[in-house]
Amino acid sequence: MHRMILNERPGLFRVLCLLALFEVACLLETGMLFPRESSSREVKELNGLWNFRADKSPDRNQGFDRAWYKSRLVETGPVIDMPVPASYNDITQDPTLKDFIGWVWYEREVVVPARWITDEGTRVVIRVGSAHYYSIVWVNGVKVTEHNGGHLPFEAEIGTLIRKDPTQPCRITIAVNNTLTLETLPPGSIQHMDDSTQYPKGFFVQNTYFDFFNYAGIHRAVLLYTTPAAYVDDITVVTDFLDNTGLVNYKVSVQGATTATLKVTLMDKNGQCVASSTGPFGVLKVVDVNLWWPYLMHESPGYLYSMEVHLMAANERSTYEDVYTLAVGIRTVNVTSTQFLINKKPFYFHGVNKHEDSDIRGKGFDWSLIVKDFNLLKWMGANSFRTSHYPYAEEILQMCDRHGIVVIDECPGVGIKDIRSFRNVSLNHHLVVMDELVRRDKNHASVVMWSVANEPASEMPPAEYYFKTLIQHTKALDPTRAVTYVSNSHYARDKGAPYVDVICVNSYFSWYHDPGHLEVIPLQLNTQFENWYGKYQKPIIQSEYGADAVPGLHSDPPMMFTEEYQKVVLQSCHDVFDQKRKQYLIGELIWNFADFMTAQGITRVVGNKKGVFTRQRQPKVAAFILKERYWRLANETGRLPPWTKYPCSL
Ligand code: BDP
Repeated sequence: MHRMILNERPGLFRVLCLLALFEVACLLETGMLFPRESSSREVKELNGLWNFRADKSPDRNQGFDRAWYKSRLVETGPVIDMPVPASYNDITQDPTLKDFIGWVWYEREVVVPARWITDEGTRVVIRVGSAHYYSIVWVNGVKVTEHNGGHLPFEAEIGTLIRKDPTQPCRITIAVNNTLTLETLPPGSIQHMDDSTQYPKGFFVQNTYFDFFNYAGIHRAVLLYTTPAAYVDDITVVTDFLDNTGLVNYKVSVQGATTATLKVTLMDKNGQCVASSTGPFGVLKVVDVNLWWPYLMHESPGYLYSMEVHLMAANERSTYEDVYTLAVGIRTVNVTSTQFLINKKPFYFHGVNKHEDSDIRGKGFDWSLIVKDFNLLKWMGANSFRTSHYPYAEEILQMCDRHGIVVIDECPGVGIKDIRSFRNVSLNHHLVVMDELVRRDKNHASVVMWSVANEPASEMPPAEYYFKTLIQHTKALDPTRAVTYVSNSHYARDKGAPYVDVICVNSYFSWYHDPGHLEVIPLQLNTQFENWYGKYQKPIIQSEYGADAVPGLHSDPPMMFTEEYQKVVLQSCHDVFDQKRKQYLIGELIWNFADFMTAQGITRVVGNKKGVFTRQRQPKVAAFILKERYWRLANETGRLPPWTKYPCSL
């Protein structure tokens, strides 16, 4: 039985229906295309050193009381150098900055190319890839935008503002606050300790309900980019295929024009035009299509066409030309009661959970780290990962598109444990975050499933309405992908499971339960799978499993925290996975790809050590176990590229 409907209808009709649905549900008014250079668009990255000042006043409000955004930051008090992008927490030796809670201020002066200012037909946009958690942006002392939430981009048009006084340098001030509340995603709370016999005056802590360090600051690129005054604001593509013909259904939205003509051209890898169309929506038919396939499932995975959208437009003032190019992978996703299908073929997720996390940078974007991680993923034969527990940088998804790494795209709904976080104000924010996530990532071929949350208290009574609403909203936003959330609740009391397409379960047998008893794993894991499948008859992904291993710690017989123990946990789970993947298990994702930083606590020795790689990306014994297994699975289930040999060393 196919759960995701419309699968049996003829392709063209199907994609038209799906695209129509996409449009109805989203509440956001504008698009959020990745800023790309083209013959009509320029991009100026503002990465590098910014001035920085943490507001350490008791109420953290001095910056607003004294309007730090109105003058140069250095005139308000002492500033330090701060790299962007990076978390600020691990950059200095100052312990109060590492664990700082409240507003920090970034500032930088930018030289704007004169032509951007003189040419009134140019839009100048400031875009922040992500800043954690709440941000306010000023340009020359004037507020231009604010954004609620880390992990997702936001932008504002500033051309009009900087044209007011072209002699002034363009001074950008960004204030960022990492305070989490019961209504933020992820949620958190501030606790003040008022007992003066135990705590110094004004002492407070931030409680979080998730297991990673709440790194903060400007985590992704800040940039200025231009478009013409009439421009391509958004593009949505939905793909399908019938026999050998690929179908790319597109919709383009245009802003700033009273009249517009569009030409859409699809090019193959060699730059040859394979289809074209005119108008704001339509279907491109690709004869002898090269489908987008996952890594290790096909000899040339990650095939991408390039879709050039060419706009000629006019408004009262002038005529404009805009060009935007989008990478398009043609593929389908379907879910049955026992299988996950990509291009109508069963796909088995053998992959990892990751974090955006590394030494010094924290959650700051870093190309060297990203390329290294992709090399490690491919080395170990991983074909997929989940963006635990928040949306990753767009550049990472672009790499996934190109390399054929399949993605479960998770929103920052992690740690929804307090019953007060199920109220409408939280739900409404969660819906907006899903809108922002789908708007940003809807055109990535690598993204096959949305995850709306990780390990919420999904057995609590309000969870039923909350997750039903959230999942249905996400399905309406995007009917072309699967929707899930990741559960660790009791199978029979899980309120959201009836609404998901795929059951994702996390479990840590012989670790958090029956610690040290490796012998319980086969029985308990088997019972887990039978229970969930028996009740819901949906395919299952083991979305987390694993054990901490301090690198270099050994013992035989295996003891907890040694590399041997981690290895045996994995192997014992794999035996059960091998039985269940013949039935309804459609994937296994190790927790975690690499060790990562957490808040300090008695169960964490300088962070979570469940990585199969260290935080510095060196393999533990477990990495070799997974490498053996994943290449074996690829040999069994996929088609290895001719240039690889098992066990390959890429
Ligand atoms: C799971 C969480 C994950 C944790 C992991 C662990 O989803 O964020 O890091 O447990 O405890 O429950 O290692």
